[in-house]
Amino acid sequence: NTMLSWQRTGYHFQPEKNWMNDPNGPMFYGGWYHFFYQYNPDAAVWGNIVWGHAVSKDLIEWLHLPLAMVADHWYDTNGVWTGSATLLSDGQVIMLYTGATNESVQVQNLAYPADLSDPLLVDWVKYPGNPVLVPPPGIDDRDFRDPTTAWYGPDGKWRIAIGSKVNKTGISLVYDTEDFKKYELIEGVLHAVPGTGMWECVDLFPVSLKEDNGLDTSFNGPGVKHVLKASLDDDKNDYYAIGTYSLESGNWTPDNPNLDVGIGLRYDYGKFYASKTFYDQNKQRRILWGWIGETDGESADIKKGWASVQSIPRTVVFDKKTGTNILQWPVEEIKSLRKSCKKFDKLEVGPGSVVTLELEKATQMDITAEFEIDKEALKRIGESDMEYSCSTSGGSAQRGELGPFGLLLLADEGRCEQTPVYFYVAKGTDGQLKTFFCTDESRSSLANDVDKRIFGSTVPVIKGEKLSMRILVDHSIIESFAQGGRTCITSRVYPTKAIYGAAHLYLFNNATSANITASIQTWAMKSAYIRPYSSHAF
Ligand code: DQQ
Repeated sequence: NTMLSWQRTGYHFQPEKNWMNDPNGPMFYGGWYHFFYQYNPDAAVWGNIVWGHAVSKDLIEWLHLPLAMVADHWYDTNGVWTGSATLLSDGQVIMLYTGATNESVQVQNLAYPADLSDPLLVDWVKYPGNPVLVPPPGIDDRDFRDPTTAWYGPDGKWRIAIGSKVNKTGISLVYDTEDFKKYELIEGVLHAVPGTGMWECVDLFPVSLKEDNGLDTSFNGPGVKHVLKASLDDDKNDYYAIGTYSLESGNWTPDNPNLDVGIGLRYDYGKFYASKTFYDQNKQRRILWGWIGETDGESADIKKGWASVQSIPRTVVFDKKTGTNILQWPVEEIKSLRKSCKKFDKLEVGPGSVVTLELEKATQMDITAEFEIDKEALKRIGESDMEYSCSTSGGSAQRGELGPFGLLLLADEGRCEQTPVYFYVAKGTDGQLKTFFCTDESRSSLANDVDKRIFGSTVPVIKGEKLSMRILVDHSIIESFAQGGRTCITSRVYPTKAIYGAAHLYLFNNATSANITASIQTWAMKSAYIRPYSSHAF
């Protein structure tokens, strides 16, 4: 349908058509990045789930491969659901995934490549002894899914985590195994948080407190903390916390119980779910993939014939400056798509003004921007007893002394369509400045079958730092990263006027009393080659 084709992204991973959801089994093998995903081969809505598969040399350009696994056994006939890959030191590749059985029981299954000498790993074999795990006593048949990548213990056993719940408490179970065929449930849970409901797509991985590199999933010891992530089925957001994982006790404990999994930090404050990391041994980094669904209506998805994109893969590290959060940043390879650069140096914007940033094309961009609030205004600001929050505020139209200010993305010339991404600085009753990073979708589209929200969160700012943002714009998606990736917001937007050449970029300052100085760089982005299987000769 060409009428809706402007929503199609230019450099985000997508199948050619139909529905996609969770990232599955990402890994680097045989010189290729492998990416699998939840896929409905028949329609642009969820259902008939099988595993799609694609490979890439650089995480940006992709070659689609045949479906890796389809629903062809009693133990996965209602869906080949989410799973993870584990690379063994002898070169074997282990794929564990959830199957929804003929009776819709959630079980775990083992699969492996038919031919390890094929770097594309086109053919997959399901273990004849499947399922390898069924729900244990006390766990509901439909609350047992999404096995993690395995990690190796000093006792010579592998461990995997699986998400579940007991009543309203979200939990993660841990099993150990030597051969990935026989498993033993470890007593006690990895972690549990009351009130968080079903945990989907659990992820547990180490981060280095000192080095910039990522760590293999099995790495543990001094100088390491563990990130635990759960995707909450109840509110469809990915929550994480930083803590300590003890191989002896088998438990993970959060550094700060007030910021535990499901009640504290999120990977992303927009649309981002069922994410998964993997260790990239090729470049010694940990990479995060996330599913970015649609926020338009189902009938619009059916009309356009596809639904969902994947996030630009993000490197994940511990934030050594704050010590309280991770940093997410688009993989460096994305820069290969950058072309014509434009620089806007030290633009001054007074309270209540908008500045046009002249560009050729504002629909496919990479943007970096730095902002400084004038010192006098910072001194002048009064304390506010009102707790600001992006989502309950009036968005970019609600004015305060020190904000909002930022960029208007995908805006038409009359700015009746616009998506502002902005900072808002407030002084709390404790006299401390607090910085918020938000996206306001309320005017993102004139269409009315679209979910338009205002969202975001606080972002830690260290003394002496400028406020900075990085934004990736790709037709119907805006991925925003503040302060080097401390707070991230992904947004799906469906402009009807601000498309192709009619889309513009503006700088705005809606503060009532502060001048803002902004330095901005923009790059038009090339489209990535994402090729169908048949068009490629080996
Ligand atoms: N999606 C899969 C499940 C998982 C959910 C099914 C998360 O395995 O729990 O498509 O989006």
